[in-house]
Amino acid sequence: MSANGSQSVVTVDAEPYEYEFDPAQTALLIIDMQRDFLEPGGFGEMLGNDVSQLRRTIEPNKVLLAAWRAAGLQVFHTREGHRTDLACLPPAKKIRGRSKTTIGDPGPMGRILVRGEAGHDIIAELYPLPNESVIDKPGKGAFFATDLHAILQNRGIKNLIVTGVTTEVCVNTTVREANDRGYDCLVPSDCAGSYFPEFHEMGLKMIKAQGGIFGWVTHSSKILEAMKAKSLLTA
Ligand code: TIU
Repeated sequence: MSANGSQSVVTVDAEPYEYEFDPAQTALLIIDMQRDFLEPGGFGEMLGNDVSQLRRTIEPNKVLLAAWRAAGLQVFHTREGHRTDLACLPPAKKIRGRSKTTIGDPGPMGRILVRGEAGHDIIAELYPLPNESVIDKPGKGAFFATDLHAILQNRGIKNLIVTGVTTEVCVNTTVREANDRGYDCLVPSDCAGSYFPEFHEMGLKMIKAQGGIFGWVTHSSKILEAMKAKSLLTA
């Protein structure tokens, strides 16, 4: 029996203290594991970023996603990008960075961060199944200008395991947005990544500081361990 009195509750060893979730009310939310951010030759690398810092998250995400699917739990994926007519692209976002090549321009894998283009799609290793909702978001946070909150409410979701890239940008923004909407968020550190290791570290510290001001942080092995302890996973 857990602290909240339910037998179905899973308890994960986490920081700043244990994280409890009811699997039926908990979704895995994978943020922006898109080709343009992760693949060599993509937009991220074109901007001079070290994609290996993000690619180390692929394997742990694969394992966690497989476990989540095997347990029959809900999965959501997000993609950062814009309509083909760029109507949802704020002019400020278009020109930010003073780069020669910006969002909407032809890039190494199609038009950069435009929906339907190859680079905008999710990497093959974590490709969504037909029953898994994909949320197309124009901003950094997954709740801004999307139907994510409504979908999560319709599905009875109260807890989110948030993974993906990048830790300090889209993962952090989404966790903050989710927290303000009443969701308890847990971030497995090995399943999130940043082009900048120091931002990854600080991004996680910001989430779990002050008694878990935005949420909890753990390692994916702790989530798997806790699921096995509740017989949600057999292997
Ligand atoms: N998904 C996400 O984090 N979008 C970004 O633009 N991240 C950067 O770190 N640039």
